[in-house]
Amino acid sequence: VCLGHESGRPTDYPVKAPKKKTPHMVVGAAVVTNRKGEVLIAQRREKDMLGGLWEFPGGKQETGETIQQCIVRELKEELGINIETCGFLVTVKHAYSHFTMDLHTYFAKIKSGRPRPLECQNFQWLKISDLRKVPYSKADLNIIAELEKPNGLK
Ligand code: 9L3
Ligand code: MG
Repeated sequence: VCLGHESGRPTDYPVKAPKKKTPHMVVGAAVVTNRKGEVLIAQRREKDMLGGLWEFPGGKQETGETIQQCIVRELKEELGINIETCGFLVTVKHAYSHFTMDLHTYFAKIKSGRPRPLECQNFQWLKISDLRKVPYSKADLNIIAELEKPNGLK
């Protein structure tokens, strides 16, 4: 015989891994344009996530700031330029392996300063038709696709 209690015993099915909530990140990026109709792209530092790839500069939104304030702050930190944001371009939703991201992208213009690679390893101005000549992080390819649409560059 096998003794034991029937009531109150644990369930017999194998446990599933607990559902982890994927972290979500809200990021702002700028398509800075100049008078020649070129746009500013920055190369991520080798040691950072997605190191060596090119992107539209920007970064994580911090508590207490709007996305446009976030973009202004990030471009000051990364490239030493004072910008003003103009029209909204696109929000790219992207899933990385360990988190999801909303990448809110605005057009912007330089108010003062010239770009310097302060928190990026390099930067360059490119015509929209030349943007695909360098490698990007995946999310940013969606921004390029928006810019390539007729009347994409405002
Ligand atoms: N990210 C992707 N494309 C962009 C920007 C500005 C950022 N154009 C991604 C890369 C990082 C995350 O967003 O995983 C946060 O950006 P950062 O704070 O490392 O610049
Ligand atoms: Mg950044």
